[in-house]
Amino acid sequence: MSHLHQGIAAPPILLTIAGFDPSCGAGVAADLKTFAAHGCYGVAAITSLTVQNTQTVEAVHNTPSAELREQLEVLMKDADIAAVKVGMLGNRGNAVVVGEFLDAHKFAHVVHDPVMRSSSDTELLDAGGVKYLATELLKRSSVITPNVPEAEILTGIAIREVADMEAAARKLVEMGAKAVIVKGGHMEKAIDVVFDGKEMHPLSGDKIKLENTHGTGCTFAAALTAQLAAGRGLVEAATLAKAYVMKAIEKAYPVGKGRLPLDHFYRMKIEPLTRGTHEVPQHGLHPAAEPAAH
Ligand code: PXL
Repeated sequence: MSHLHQGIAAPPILLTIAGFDPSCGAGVAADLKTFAAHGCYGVAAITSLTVQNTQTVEAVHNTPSAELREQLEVLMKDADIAAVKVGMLGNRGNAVVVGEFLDAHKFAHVVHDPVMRSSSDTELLDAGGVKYLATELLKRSSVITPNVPEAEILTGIAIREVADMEAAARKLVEMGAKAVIVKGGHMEKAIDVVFDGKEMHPLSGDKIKLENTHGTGCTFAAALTAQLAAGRGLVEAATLAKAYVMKAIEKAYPVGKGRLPLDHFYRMKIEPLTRGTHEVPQHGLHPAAEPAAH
């Protein structure tokens, strides 16, 4: 913090390293909305520019690795990052840049959502990237949050039931992860398994509208990052992150013709004005923009 700003209590600054989805349901846009909904300030480095709407991913243009490195370095010269969320990486080159970045700076929390394919099945990480993730990047995160297909690819374990999710979580810790959350959204019941390296904690949830939504994985990992940065332990942070995601899914509404982005700001709605717009002052805050007294 510079001397100019001493004394101003600032909320945690969280960094997301992920792809951009122009329909803003997934990727950095979902992360930044989630961070803001948790009272945190988000900064972002973009690994890939995807061309997509709510219906389809038309193209993926990965950021050149040197440019990704520049984005990360310029942020580090400037801000104190409380926690990092890693999402879509695109290819091995960008995965390596992130690995080197995590080695160069010791962050208190690194939440890694190992994105491999979009819900519409477009490849979002190449084969070399998957290999680097499994052998190197995994070890550099505080917690990795694969869904069932990603956990299967990383471990080679076929997952049909909760016991298989637990076996995959154990294997990922053997492979070097500090903690694992296997997300069961693709299963019959939306049970997630939280493994802190010692104990297994099931997180149950109702399966609601899940097959039609977009960006749930990004949102969960981003909410988890915010909760960890707020000082909560893994299980409590995961429980709260899941509750936030479930609520944001419940409140989802159609934006385009395809999948439903979540409503990240379900807590904030435009309310009737408590005072008239004629009271606009010549300077300072519009009285109508002040929070209503309760
Ligand atoms: O939900 C996975 C995901 C992550 N990041 C970006 C995406 C997607 C899915 O489409 O576009 C940028």
